[in-house]
Amino acid sequence: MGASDFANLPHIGESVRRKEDYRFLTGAGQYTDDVVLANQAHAVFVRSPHAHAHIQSIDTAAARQAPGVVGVFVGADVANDKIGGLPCGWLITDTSGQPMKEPPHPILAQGKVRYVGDHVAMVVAETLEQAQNAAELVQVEYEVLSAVVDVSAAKSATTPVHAEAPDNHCYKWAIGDKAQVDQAFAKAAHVTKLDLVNNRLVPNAMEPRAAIGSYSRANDEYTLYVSNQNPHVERLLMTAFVMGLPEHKVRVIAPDVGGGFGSKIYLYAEDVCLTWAAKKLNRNIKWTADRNEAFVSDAHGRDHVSHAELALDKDGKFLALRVHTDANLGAYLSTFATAVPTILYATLLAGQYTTPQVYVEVDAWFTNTAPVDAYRGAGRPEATYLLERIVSRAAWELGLGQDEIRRRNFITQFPYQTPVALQYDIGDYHACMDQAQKLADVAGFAQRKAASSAKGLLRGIGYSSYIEACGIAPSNIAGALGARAGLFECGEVRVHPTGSVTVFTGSHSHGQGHETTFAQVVASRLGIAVESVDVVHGDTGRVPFGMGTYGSRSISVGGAAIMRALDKIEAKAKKIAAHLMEASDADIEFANGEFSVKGTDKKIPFGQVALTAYVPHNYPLDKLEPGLNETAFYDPTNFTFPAGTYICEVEVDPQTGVVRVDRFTAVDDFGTIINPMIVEGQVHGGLVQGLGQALMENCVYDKESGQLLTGSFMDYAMPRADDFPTFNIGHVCTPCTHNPLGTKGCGEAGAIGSPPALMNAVLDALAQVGVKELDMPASPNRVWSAIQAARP
Ligand code: MCN
Repeated sequence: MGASDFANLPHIGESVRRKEDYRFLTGAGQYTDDVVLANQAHAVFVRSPHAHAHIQSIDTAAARQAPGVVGVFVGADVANDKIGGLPCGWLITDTSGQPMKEPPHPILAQGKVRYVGDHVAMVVAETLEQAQNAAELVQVEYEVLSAVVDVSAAKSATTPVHAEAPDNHCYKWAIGDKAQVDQAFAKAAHVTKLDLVNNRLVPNAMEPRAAIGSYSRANDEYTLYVSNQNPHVERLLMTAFVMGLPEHKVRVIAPDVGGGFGSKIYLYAEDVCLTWAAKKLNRNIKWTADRNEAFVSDAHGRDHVSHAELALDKDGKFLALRVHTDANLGAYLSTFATAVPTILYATLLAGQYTTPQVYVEVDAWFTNTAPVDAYRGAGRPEATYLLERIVSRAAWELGLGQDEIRRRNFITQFPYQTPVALQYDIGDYHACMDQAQKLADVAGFAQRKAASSAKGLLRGIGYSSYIEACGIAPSNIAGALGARAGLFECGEVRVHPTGSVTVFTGSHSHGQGHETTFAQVVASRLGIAVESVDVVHGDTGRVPFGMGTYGSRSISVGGAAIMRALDKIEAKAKKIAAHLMEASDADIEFANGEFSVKGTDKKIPFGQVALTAYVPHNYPLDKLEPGLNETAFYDPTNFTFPAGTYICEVEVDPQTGVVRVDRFTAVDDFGTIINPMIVEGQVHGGLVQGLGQALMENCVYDKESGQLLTGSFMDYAMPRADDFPTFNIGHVCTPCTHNPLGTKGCGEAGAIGSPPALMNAVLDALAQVGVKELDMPASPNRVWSAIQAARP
């Protein structure tokens, strides 16, 4: 079935209420911490209080004797059992041709700790309180070393984070044709330059990470319950790379998961420790992070320092973009950390524009901070921020409107090959801009600005025209670029004898509503009720295989795998129907849940075919197997490219530096939309995350001690609903050309497009008082200080 036929099916484009919400809203969800196993003990991790130190000794004697303690484990135990370090899933090759530096990442520190929160020991006891009390008795002697927390300090550090990377440098990577870019700059009528910091963020899902390691002596099998976004990947990494176990002996269950935003894609040390110790102690062992623990030990996001230069001709047409970025990777390489500032970042720097030449160079550094990895958007927010900020700056320098400079450079012909590897299949950037300007009432801005001025407030307007790449693909090209995993998805459609359906998907839903939207896809294809379809995910014991959820891939890759399985179901069901109606296979048509014979009034419902498949009395057993159960794997041929224009309007109070977002308009192109209500919810969530980064969130480590200064919600400002106005949301639809649904991902767009729109608005407002530059977040203190500094 083609994407245009699909878009016209019933239930597609319908705001079906979320099936999963009944259990969430009635307290019937089953999160990892809700799982209580017999014989369950509790683990507590002893974490490093220092950013960088040699471990001189660990004395666990008192802890072992404390009430209720059943086991205490340290790095030496891990080494004795030959448990490997945590692997990195993406190999980046340095510009020298050498592989990136990949120092070991032990699950419990061996010899050295490298960030505040690094795992030093695990204490297991009968109760959580006993484990907490005993953990305080673990005596660790440290020789404290000097610490580096940012990239500039990393470059000149005397005590490297890892002996394997003596200069703290992990890799230098580049993309684009430097000579061509330099030539274009030599000819430019105007060059805009910008230095930018993309601030480090702490992901804060509602449910902190949690896991239970379980082992059965009866059949030598492990089960790991874990709050995770991709259980099959977790199992693959843990069995093949760390524990050396056969995969079929480990089951990973990620039950209800209360948000992830990227931070639960990774294989974390705690998960391995619990699984390993479950066998050693013959106990089921639970660990649930508290919020402070999450702050120091979850993988953080962003943390780039960049210099960008844009070359333009006299008409404001972009000739070339030149970028250098220093990326802070933290103390160890987290699972997909290395792909974020390279493949997922630099390849997006053409944006929506016809810039003929782009050259990007990235240096990645180790520091004494928590590992940094993908966080909602992963590389794409960093790219969009840089590009959309420099484009607005160029507009101001040339006296052009922020809209006009973008329109002069928009790509209008598709497919479009960018100079940074990606090929966009389709889009309509002018249509997004047109709709956004209308919804935002740009025409009324001057009047609103005058009204603000009359109140002593500075009003500004900011644009951002983002593009992103979702559903990383195809596997063979990603493999050539360093991916150490496949990037397909798997779906199984099990039609039951009575015609109801269970779908097993390798995607994982942790807030995105897959149980509803995937059911809509299946119900509309088979012509059955949405309620007749259940979706199973998050269990390696039930789902054949899966790569999980990240990069807004689930509907476009996971949904496409289900569509392929449905193609097989339909093909087989047509044969059964042909047999039942004594017609030829080629004459059978299927629509609205009924099989009919072309040119006749003969028809039978889907349910009758399903029943026949399982009660094959009148059945072509010589040609066809009974049953109606099909599995498909789908490896996309390209990314999907959602794009849009966001317009933000702010009011700044120059007396206090407080920024108020007065209006925010987001017009996105997600191709065909399955469920508009869910998509709108995804956009709202993304916008709040992006605006949070731009306005208030900031992860700060002390430069001397390496202590995390923003280690709780008292110091790390999370946005709240009343920080923002109602968002104006609009859609343009250019269906994706290469997946059977025509969909493009929507889960990250808001977080990608919104930070530059807000910062451009703030800078537009502050231009009235002479402020030219400001880094995120635009907190009152920063804004006020910038205003004071700009005073003549
Ligand atoms: N959808 C649709 N029509 C489209 C596109 C999507 O109806 N054209 C629906 C999908 O069917 C799905 C939802 O919208 O129900 C999101 O789909 P998609 O864009 O494919 O994204 P994923 O499901 O793969 O979700 C991942 C994405 C990412 S990468 C992050 S980070 C993120 C996000 O989703 N984390 C989230 N949204 C989140 N929302 C919640 N509540 N919690 C998180 O942790």
